[in-house]
Amino acid sequence: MTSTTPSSANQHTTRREDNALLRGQACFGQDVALPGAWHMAFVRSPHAHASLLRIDAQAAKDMTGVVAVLTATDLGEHHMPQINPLLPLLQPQDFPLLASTSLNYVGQPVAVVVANTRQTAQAAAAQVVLHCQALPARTDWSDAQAPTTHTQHRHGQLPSHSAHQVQVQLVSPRVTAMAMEPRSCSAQWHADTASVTIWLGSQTPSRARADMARVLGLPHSQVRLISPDVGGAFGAKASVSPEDLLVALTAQHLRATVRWTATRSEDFAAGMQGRGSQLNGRLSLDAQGNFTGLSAQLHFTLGAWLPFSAVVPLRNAARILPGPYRVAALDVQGQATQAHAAPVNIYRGAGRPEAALLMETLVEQAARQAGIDPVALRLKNLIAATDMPYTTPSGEVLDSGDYAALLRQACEKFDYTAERQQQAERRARGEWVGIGLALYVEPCGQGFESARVTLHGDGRVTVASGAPAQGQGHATTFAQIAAEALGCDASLVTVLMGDTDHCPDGTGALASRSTAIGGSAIVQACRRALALREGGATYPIVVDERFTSDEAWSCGCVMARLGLDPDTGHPTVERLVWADDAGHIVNPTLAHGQLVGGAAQGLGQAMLERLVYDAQGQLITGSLMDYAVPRADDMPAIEIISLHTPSPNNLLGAKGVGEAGCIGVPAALMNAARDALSPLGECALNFPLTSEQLWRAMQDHFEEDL
Ligand code: SMO
Repeated sequence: MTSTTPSSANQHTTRREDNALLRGQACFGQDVALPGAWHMAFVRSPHAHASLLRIDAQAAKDMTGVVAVLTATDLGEHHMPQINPLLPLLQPQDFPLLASTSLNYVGQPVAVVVANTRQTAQAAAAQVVLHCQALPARTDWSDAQAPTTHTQHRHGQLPSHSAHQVQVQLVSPRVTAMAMEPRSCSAQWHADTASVTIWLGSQTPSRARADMARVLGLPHSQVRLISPDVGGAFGAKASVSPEDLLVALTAQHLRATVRWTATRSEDFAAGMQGRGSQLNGRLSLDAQGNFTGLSAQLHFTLGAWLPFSAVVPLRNAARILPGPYRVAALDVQGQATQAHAAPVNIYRGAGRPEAALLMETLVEQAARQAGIDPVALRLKNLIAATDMPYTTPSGEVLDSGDYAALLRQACEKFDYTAERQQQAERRARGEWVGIGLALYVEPCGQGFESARVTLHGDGRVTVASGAPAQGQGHATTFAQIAAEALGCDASLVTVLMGDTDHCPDGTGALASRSTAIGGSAIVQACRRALALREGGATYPIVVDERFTSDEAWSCGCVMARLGLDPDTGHPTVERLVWADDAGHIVNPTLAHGQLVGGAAQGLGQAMLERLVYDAQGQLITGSLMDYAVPRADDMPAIEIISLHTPSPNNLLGAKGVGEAGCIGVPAALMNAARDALSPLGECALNFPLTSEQLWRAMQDHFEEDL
């Protein structure tokens, strides 16, 4: 649990969390003090697909310091929890926590080793011999494979004749969330009460507790789940993994305290990955440039097992298309299949980046083909602010927003006309430079979040939320929200999060929903507490509230200028201008930090990051030697302007802000790269936009010239 009251008077430049975080006084997974705890390591599958014939653990068991080596035979048959049924599952899902007969991805847990130190546990795990018969691995999808899930949206009749029609095929490679802190879980068995305390870095402590309780065969009341300080989550810590559940099972089995923290390599190989899709689209325009039809086929490749939110990216990508644009007719087909690979779950954006990438690439390509300026083409087709709330052809209700204003203000900040002029001059000098735009919408979750507000007799206030933080600064924001609602100073407010013993059951921190929905729950609870106080209630006044809401939709517009080195293809993001509308902003400094952080991860996906499996299903980008994340000198200055169209759907008028950078920035960079190469015609490009890929595109052109 994190419990924070401000310790510094300087609240405007630091968050109340920062004093502990910056002084090394935070409590991350490995900092949880558990004297006498044993350490766990996992024996993992070396094969992407194999039959498991026999496990030889004797050498490991004989090692000094080893407490136990446990297999599925020892721990019993346990399966992963059922997933969020947002889309229909066409394939049965019954995935074991520990493999017993079948291995289905490299890194799949096969046995648990418990020892007196982490090093001994890891060394002993390496001594366990798995006798396997390798089978052919399926690393990507094929049309022959039966889908795990599917979705579709149809509206109107696609035109049979169009003045202009453009088509694109894009691949959005798998990436890893790369939290600074790898996954971590500890469990302490209380033999006297047959109960367990679990420390898990989690975005969703309430659901994690329910998942743990089910596997342990315990009532929820016997399971306390504490999410300590968490060094980044980004979706990858939104759903429990086999490893998390096995930590708790092992503690129960041994009636002991055990702890496990993943290595960086384990997070690469077996942590939850993100993205991984092929996006095909076709956009039709009439002679005036109106969008008359959009058809899209989306294919997501999921892993060997499905985390709770596995179908969310496909669902989001399909339902968000066509983004902020009016389209007369729509036909979106989506499906997901599974591969012999690590699990894929939501990752910052979760389908929103895919929708923006496909739509915005099509829009720019259409502008080039029709000979219309891409800004003018967008202005012609954007949904008008006066049409809000607007029901999209896929049936989503956009609550509010002024997309044309975003585009106009971004153009003004970017000085679009002058930038185009300079681009023409540079091109005339033989330079390669592109300007790319992207608009996006960002749905920010629906359903409930909880808050418990306690007014103490001495004026102090305690706020407990169901939405814990993993670095976003919720304690600062939530205290500010409560203080404003109660008319008191934020220094009087203590914020509790991430402890199922002290916080109400909640949904959790995901989908950019915590301020809009979780914050509104706090406002609602504060208002009722005030009313009770005015009615003469006795202290402490304790109020539990849930706030339930329809989805609020953020939106934004990104403009990027990208230069390419003519000799090496090396891309440089020269300028990034970004107009974002997240509705009412509670704390501008924190919102800004979220935008910049999201932009860094978006830039990583666009320019650098890619997980690669070989044909045998071995991850060949399993370390930071092979997988490139953005560094400080990869980041351009980001010029951000904010619009504030309040959402009518919650008490704060707030919308999401955490995922925006991952949504708009990659699409704008893709369009900038394609614009840079547009003198060569339409170039098929994919993420990451490496020097090699860009250089090859230029080379192919010159070879054709010879
Ligand atoms: S990808 Mo987020 O944690 O909904």
